Amino acid sequence: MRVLVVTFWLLFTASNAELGGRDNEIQLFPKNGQQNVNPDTHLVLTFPSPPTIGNNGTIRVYDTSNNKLIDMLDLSIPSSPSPYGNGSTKANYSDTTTYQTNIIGGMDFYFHPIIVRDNAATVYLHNNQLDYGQTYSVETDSEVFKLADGSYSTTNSWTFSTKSQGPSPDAPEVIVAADGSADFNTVQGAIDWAPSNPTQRITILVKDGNYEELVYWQYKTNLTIRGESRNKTIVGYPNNSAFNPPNRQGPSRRPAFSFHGVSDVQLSNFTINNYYRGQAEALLIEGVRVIVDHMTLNGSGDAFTTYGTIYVADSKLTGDGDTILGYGSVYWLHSEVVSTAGAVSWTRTVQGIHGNVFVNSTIIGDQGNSTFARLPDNSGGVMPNWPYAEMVLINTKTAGIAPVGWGPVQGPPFDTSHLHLWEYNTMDLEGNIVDVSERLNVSKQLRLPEDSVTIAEYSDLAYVLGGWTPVVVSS
Ligand SMILES: *[C@@H]1O[C@H](CO)[C@@H](O)[C@H](O)[C@H]1NC(C)=O
Ligand SMILES: *[C@@H]1O[C@H](CO)[C@@H](O)[C@H](O)[C@H]1NC(C)=O
Ligand SMILES: *[C@@H]1O[C@H](CO)[C@@H](O)[C@H](O)[C@H]1NC(C)=O
Ligand SMILES: *[C@@H]1O[C@H](CO)[C@@H](O)[C@H](O)[C@H]1NC(C)=O
Ligand SMILES: *[C@@H]1O[C@H](CO)[C@@H](O)[C@H](O)[C@H]1NC(C)=O
Ligand SMILES: *[C@@H]1O[C@H](CO)[C@@H](O)[C@H](O)[C@H]1NC(C)=O
Ligand SMILES: *[C@@H]1O[C@H](CO)[C@@H](O)[C@H](O)[C@H]1NC(C)=O
Ligand SMILES: *[C@@H]1O[C@H](CO)[C@@H](O)[C@H](O)[C@H]1NC(C)=O
Ligand SMILES: *[C@@H]1O[C@H](CO)[C@@H](O)[C@H](O)[C@H]1NC(C)=O
Ligand SMILES: *[C@@H]1O[C@H](CO)[C@@H](O)[C@H](O)[C@H]1NC(C)=O
Ligand SMILES: CC(=O)N[C@H]1CO[C@H](CO)[C@@H](O)[C@@H]1O
Repeated sequence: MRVLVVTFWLLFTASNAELGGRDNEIQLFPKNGQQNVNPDTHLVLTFPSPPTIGNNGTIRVYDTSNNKLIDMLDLSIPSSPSPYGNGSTKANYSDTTTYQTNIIGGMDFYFHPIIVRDNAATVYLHNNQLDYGQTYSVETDSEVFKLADGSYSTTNSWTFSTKSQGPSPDAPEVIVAADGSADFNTVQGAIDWAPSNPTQRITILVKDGNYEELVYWQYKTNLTIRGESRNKTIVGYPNNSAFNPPNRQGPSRRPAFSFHGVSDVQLSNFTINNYYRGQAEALLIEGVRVIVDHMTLNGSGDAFTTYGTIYVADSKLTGDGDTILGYGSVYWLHSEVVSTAGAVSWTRTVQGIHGNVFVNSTIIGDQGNSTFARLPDNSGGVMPNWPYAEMVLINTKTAGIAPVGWGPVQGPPFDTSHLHLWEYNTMDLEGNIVDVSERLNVSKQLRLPEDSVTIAEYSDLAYVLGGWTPVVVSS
């Protein structure tokens, strides 16, 4: 394939005629012959009409210097046991031939090899297969993309070359831009680059754009991921517990965006979406000293799952049914949670830690029938419940919450005496005190002056967060 670009175009046109295809109307990203491409690029084909993806044929990427096959996507393999996230929940991630698997941040996931949105088909090569300083050619079989008029399309003459090298390993800041104009095209590409133990804080600045990708990483510290603007920097993925089912080995794979074993991480000023419903976190955090600042999170069941110590400021979370699955010590300030169905949280803090504390925040439930937290028996009495579960609301504005406020909470013999389902000064959205006369008997209203110490403690970041006073890094 060592032919000049001009010749490729001739071949390209010839293949159109041969196949009766519409290739000349297809926009390619990266462009044919493009130089200085980042190796984490996706391949985007924009057609004159929405394409249908075949269940046969392959997409192949070759190194043009030796015609070596670098990556292949075989469309005869279904993406997952439940490609639409609505069926079987059996997984075997070490079997790489029955479903589409991809290693993301060191973990094996099922993934969508192609996602079609409107007229654009984004092809997701397996992560980290392309390298710097190479020229690649892309070939697609005619079964892969079919257009509305029944025509097929191939690209047998598409080449591009990657940058000679990536950012310096000690760069304090790198930039992600979906259009390929910066250091990385994908958020995951920049995270993979980020050193695990930098001596200074690393900032990943993500330009406005739509980043449809599954993001996962482990064991990084001192890292900020900052969007250019909160509503227009959008990272998301269609994922849930059917698409990426639970597995005996490894972590929960169902979130759109998740990380484990981290410390001193800050997420600022962007949106994270999970486009599937069901058990489908937008965000799962397992780490210490994690800041979520000016973020918008939109998921479904367990839309935000927390472990560790987390400060959530000036952010908004939308979900349905246990919108928060709360194992962590989390302090929410000036933030809003909207739960469009079911309980706002399943609070699972253990003895010795605090958490799920809301200060000057807003909680909105569905149609008058939501509760702040529930603690039902989850296992027919087999597994212990969470007798030290804590959710404390201070100056919370509310709407759509049932008069009972809390529950259901498991009854006797479950010992509810250590629960902290506490409220102080709960208001409606206009700031009027709400009627709490029908609140669940195991919950409690904090009052002044007798509870002033408790109210002050739970307003204190360090008290809630195990001694940590978070400082939001502002640039
Ligand atoms: C799949 O594609 C191969 C090669 O292009 C072809 O031989 C085969 O008949 C196709 N199978 C189906 C079921 O379309
Ligand atoms: C899942 O959704 C797909 C696409 O909408 C549909 O064809 C399929 O029948 C559904 N499967 C189940 C088990 O509901
Ligand atoms: C999972 O797949 C691997 C590789 O194909 C296989 O060796 C293993 O037996 C499978 N495990 C189960 C539980 O089916
Ligand atoms: C993180 O970076 C800051 C400033 O760049 C530095 O002072 C601090 O020591 C680093 N923290 C860790 C845990 O490496
Ligand atoms: C955050 O996003 C807003 C727009 O939503 C933008 O005006 C602002 O500059 C961003 N802030 C930072 C610190 O990046
Ligand atoms: C961001 O979107 C929300 C609602 O989706 C809207 O209320 C807000 O004004 C938007 N912010 C900006 C800076 O456009
Ligand atoms: C959240 O995501 C779902 C699914 O993509 C969408 O239907 C819904 O409108 C989104 N909600 C908000 C508040 O953005
Ligand atoms: C919460 O709001 C109250 C009333 O406006 C204010 O006195 C208090 O300082 C605020 N708390 C925090 C932690 O910002
Ligand atoms: C609230 O939801 C529960 C469970 O779906 C239902 O049993 C109950 O009747 C509902 N209550 C109101 C007031 O709508
Ligand atoms: C709360 O009420 C339930 C029945 O509604 C009862 O079983 C339980 O013992 C009560 N708990 C407390 C602490 O009063
Ligand atoms: C189990 C489940 O809720 N599956 C949903 C996954 O997401 C798809 C697409 O949004 C829905 O159709 C399924 O019902």
